[in-house]
Amino acid sequence: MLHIWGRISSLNVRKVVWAAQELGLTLQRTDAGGQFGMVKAAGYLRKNPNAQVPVIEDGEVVL
Ligand SMILES: N[C@@H](CCC(=O)N[C@@H](CS)C(=O)NCC(=O)O)C(=O)O
Repeated sequence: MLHIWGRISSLNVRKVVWAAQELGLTLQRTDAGGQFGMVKAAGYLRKNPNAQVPVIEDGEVVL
């Protein structure tokens, strides 16, 4: 299952969610960025050192 990190108010997050839904993929999304913060936390920076959303996790693969 894909895990998408990012607030749905972000157009870049919406593009990823939209594409995943069109492909019929099961996904879980966690709000991050903007008012939700989290992007500067050490755990998030390990996923994306640019401190931006979205991040897509698919098992061991982090994009
Ligand atoms: N080129 C990047 C751009 C990502 C980007 O600009 N994300 C913005 C939101 S659309 C962001 O993370 N802003 C900081 C925040 O939301 O906290 C990508 O497509 O992933």
